Amino acid sequence: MVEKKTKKEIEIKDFSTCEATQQMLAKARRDGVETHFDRAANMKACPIGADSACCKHCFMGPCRLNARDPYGKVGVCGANIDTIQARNFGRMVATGTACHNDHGMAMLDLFRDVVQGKNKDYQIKDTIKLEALAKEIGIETEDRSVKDIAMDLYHELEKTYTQVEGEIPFAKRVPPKTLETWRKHNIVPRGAMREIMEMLSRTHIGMDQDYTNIIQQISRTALVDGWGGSMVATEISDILFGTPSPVSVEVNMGVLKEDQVNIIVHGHEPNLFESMLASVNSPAMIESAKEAGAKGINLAGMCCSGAEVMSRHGVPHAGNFSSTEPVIVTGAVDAMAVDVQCIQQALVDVAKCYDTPLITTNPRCKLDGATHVEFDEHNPMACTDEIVIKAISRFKNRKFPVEIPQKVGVGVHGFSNEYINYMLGGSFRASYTPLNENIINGRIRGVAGVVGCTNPRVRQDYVHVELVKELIKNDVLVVQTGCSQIALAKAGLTSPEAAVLAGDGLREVCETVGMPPVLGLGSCVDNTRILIACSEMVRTGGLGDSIADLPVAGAAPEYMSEKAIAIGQYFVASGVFTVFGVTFPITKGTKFEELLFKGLEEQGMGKWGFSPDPYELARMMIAHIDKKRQALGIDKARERVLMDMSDRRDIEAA
Ligand code: BF8
Repeated sequence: MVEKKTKKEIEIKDFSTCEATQQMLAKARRDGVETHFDRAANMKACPIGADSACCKHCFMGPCRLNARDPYGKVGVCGANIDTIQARNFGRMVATGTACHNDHGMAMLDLFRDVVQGKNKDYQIKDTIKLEALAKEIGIETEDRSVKDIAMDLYHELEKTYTQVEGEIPFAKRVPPKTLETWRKHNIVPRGAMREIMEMLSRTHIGMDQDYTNIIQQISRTALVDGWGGSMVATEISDILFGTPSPVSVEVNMGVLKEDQVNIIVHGHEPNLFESMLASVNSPAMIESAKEAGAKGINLAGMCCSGAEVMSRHGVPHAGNFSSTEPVIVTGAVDAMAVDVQCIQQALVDVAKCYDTPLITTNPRCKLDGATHVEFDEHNPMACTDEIVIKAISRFKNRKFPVEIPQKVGVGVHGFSNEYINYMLGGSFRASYTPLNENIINGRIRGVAGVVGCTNPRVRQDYVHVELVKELIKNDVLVVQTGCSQIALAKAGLTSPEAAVLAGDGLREVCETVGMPPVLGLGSCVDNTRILIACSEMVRTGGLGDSIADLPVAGAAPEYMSEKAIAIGQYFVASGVFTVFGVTFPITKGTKFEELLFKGLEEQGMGKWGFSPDPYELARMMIAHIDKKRQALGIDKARERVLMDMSDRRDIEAA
């Protein structure tokens, strides 16, 4: 008799450290609802794919090599393990870069229509940033109208996507020595369309089969993400919707309200969310919600557009990627509107179980089984009003008992680059000088970006939180974006009071300025704020000539997406030591691994690192920061953090 294979039931506390998510996972089990945690537990990751030891780019294969004996055989065409891995890695970077550029281009399309007066539903909110950005990339601003400057800015930034030859516009923001390294290795990007096209072309059967050459296109493609499409997305969104400044926000499922119509927006492009804000605040909609018996309409975000709007407008945030299914299990979500990226198909079935309308809005991202209400930015409220009406109707006819986990973390978010400048220097002396000084004198050991996803193959939020705690304890200031920022917000580390968890030096700086030791910058495209912060640190002086000289490091400890790989590679190519957790798509003991984990640093860039363990990740990052401090000759300063004024004068004179 064949025994029926039973599904593995893992203890819920091993899935997540987020108590709200745990509570909803327990309810999901009672309700017979499956989530990505259950599926991950019952689907072993393909071991060949996990090592990137297979190639399926032609039909003489697919070919699989043996990761335990990587040079023991080659593919049918003769491709060796290094070619195969480099191709796979390149395609991941191309896809991630395409996503961010697609997003950035959508923002730029909207900007053009607003400037040309073809779209009156959105306006330019930050003209100061518009002019500053235009000036930075060489556009004349003196005695010119905002419209004329904006149109020139549009035409210039369009080149980020379409430029066939020459360097992308934001290459002008790259510190000269970093740019010199890129030029030396021929990796300064042209337009994104060209770079992504070439990346895909070079990974076709019979094309580029030298991993040392493929890596050049991998870096160039990644750089047109970080310094290209993602940067355009951040800057144009700030100009259109406002540049964030610190705001106190509530984060976690406790932001849902049983007696209100709850609407969640999940995705990445802020234009949908901005329109939804207008719809939920319209008197007619509020009246209609009240007629249905609700006290009001409660709007919350999830994932990246949530992180962006939280930073910009203080809109509450209900959770990160791994909570997108569990939040529906509350029964309290009266509609979930999604746009693009990180929208799991499983949401359709979970939403059906709780009679929650799951509404796709973007023609680039439909889900089989979901309701589609197309978002047209020339008439945005037609879509968002319809979603609100559907939510009110669901509230009126709620069929299921509601269970909302009473968990809320309160923190301060919205640390745009512009605000960090002001916060540290004040309006009198707005600059990065105080940050650099505090790094040089050793109160702040270095800066770490901790970013990226959650992944059901590791305990949700655990690696993020433990890693960040370890870093701040060792005086490393942490900047954050995306789902990682939400993990730390839920854990209470984005509040100024969390300074008590920091080492003495960092704590002193945080308490003086009144800032948290963990600064939330926004969504994943807002990782470009970290690139700009690095450039400012170089420009301000005292910490070397290139980004590679800075005592900084980056981490995506629970990543799951190809976008994260693209982000990791653009940080590495920009000069940052970048560590990933979970797993790394590479075969150990190969030349390609050696190139990523060591060789790129020898070429003047950063390098990759990997560990699934948060403490090991922290150790690696701190060791790297200390290595850079030593190279800068500022390692001794940390030994006398408690300085007197003569010490300070010595350092300033140095
Ligand atoms: O772009 S952090 S799970 S939501 S991919 Fe996705 Fe990862 Fe979250 Fe945003 Ni970024």
